[in-house]
Amino acid sequence: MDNSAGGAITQPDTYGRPHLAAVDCRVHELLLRQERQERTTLKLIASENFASSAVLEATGSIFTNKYAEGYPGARYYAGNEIVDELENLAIERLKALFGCEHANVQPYSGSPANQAIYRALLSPGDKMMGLPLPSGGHLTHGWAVNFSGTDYQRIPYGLHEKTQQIDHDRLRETAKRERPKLIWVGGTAYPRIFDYAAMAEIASEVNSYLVADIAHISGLIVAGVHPNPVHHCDVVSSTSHKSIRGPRGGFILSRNEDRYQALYHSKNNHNLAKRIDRAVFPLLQGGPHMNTIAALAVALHEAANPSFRVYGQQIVKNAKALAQALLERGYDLVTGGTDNHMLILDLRDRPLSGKAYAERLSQAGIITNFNMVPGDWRHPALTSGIRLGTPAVTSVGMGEAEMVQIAAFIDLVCRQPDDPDVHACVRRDVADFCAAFDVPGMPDR
Ligand code: DSN
Repeated sequence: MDNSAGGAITQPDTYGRPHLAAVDCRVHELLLRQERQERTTLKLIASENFASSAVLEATGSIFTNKYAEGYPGARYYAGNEIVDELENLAIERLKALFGCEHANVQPYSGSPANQAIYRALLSPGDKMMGLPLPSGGHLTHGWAVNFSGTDYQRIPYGLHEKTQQIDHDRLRETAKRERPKLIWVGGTAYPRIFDYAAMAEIASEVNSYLVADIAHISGLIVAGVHPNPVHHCDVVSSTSHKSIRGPRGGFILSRNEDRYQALYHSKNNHNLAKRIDRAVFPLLQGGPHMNTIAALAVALHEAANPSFRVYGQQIVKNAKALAQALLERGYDLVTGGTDNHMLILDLRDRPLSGKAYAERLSQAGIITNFNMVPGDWRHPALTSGIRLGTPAVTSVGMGEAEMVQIAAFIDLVCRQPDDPDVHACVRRDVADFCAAFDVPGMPDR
């Protein structure tokens, strides 16, 4: 038995430990294959990133073992003095970074966070407005096959036909006609800045809660390269594993008081912050994942470092450089470019679907995801778009010059989608290209 003070739990990297190889060679082997894949390919999925070694270490730590149902100071299990401190630390760091009144760090991920917000603000059957998936929204913003579409009355709002950006005038008209109780602002495939002030004005005119989903852009907000919604919105939700580079998880930020308490909730009902907390636990979730909360606290500490601002700025510079290089090669981009970390190739007039191009790119070591685009005529399982994001390639240290090279790789594959020799050749070149960069969270070679 290892009684040393350090022991396994303080190993600097929590995956690839000798223990795993000895205990479960199958999983260890899969881990090594995943490591090799990630070292030798370009991770361009806009929602993925590379968490730091410290974040991975906290994720894989003994905090995994602790049950802590409840909230700090009010748990249903004993022995929580330390995890109380931990959860409060994560909460205080979030409040300081975003300047919000209340934070809940327990949601297991973005969709559960959004579900809790619905339960805290609405009753089943209430009207809500959101950006539909093909326009860049998220499943939980009222898509038909999601709980948000089945349990609530969904009123989609759209994009301006020419600019492909949110049409605030039409949104206002629809909101005035429909009087939704909640309006979402945010999405997963929207490459422009969200105008929270304009959305807040509309929401106030119709007595609607305004909820921002910042899952993709929370890191950009912390870095100061996207506006912060907390002063315009009643509630804000996020995942913690995208541009903010934390563990897989979610969090909710809110005001303490509910400005519509008298209108929509009995006066005996709790205030907004309390209703959010109660919706997360005990309504929807059980014990919080304390290892994830520990890793979130670490990621927030890292994000508070001035170097994170430089990182966020570089993400946007890289996205703009990649967009420009692709435009110069004749590709169409949704909205014509990007202001954030992502761009969406519009392939509606190309011979193959987004899915087919994504498969070809993957064979060439370029990892993307296919995505619907505004006006998409292909089936959602095929789509006419490819979404590209720069958070992960920026985390490995790539800059604008590398984005120009990545555009050249993408172009080579898309020009010859049916030539496996070209894909194999690009695959080798991509591996050589990636070899010059160290991947955070992975052991030194
Ligand atoms: N799956 C996430 C994304 O890729 O954007 C959204 O939930």
